[in-house]
Amino acid sequence: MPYQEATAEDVAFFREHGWLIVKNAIDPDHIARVAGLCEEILANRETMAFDWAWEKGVSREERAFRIVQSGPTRFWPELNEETFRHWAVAFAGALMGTPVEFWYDQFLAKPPGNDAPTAWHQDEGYWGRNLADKGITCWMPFHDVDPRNGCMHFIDGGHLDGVLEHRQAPHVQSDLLCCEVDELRSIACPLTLGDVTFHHGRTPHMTPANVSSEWRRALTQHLRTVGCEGEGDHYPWKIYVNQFNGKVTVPESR
Ligand SMILES: O=C(O)CCC(=O)C(=O)O
Repeated sequence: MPYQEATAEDVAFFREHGWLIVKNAIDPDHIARVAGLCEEILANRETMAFDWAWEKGVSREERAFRIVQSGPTRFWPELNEETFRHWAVAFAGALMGTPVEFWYDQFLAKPPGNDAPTAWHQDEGYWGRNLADKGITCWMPFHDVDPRNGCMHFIDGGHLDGVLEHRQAPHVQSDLLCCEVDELRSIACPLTLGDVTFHHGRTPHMTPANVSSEWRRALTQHLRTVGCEGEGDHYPWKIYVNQFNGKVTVPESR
């Protein structure tokens, strides 16, 4: 049955490991609805999305969209009323042990035969320091996923290791960040349609390149503790690359 409440075992596992797989979490018909909307983003990616792995040396007009990145709820605010949104907020609050609220989402899609992993990173590496221990992410693929088409991988217990030093991912001119991890602690999380993962904002994670013959499509919902005001100062590696106007900004407070 989709939309189950978090059990005491779920909470204990998440606290110890920093991540969790929830099987059969979401009604596939509800996933189909948001997936349908995201097709419009794919069809109009030049105006509705960034390329999160925009290669160095390639002009903005010629970006290959190796990782299509967009915020569907900014285009369709009615997604806030979807059952999967309310469920993710409630479930994540139980895992964090405090009420959380929806912050922003990302549609992340990788074309078939793709050569762009989403490099190892912690979400906290992107976020301001106010988010310390206050963020959690729900990752919801639109189809079955495994290591060949870009399923989620986590560093087990990595949320307990502090914020790691990040840097700009090599060969990209987007804001894609990366950090070094102990890959021996990596856990691959293959999922079937309807399953999701949750991870703590400090859990290092990555998804491999999509070497399958179909697009890899997923929605990531980022949630934060209620009352968490603004992002605060950023870490020294943070930059913003606005691909709609080509502007690169270094935050004043980092
Ligand atoms: O889907 C991906 O490629 C990466 C997702 C991710 O980094 C996240 O959900 O925090």
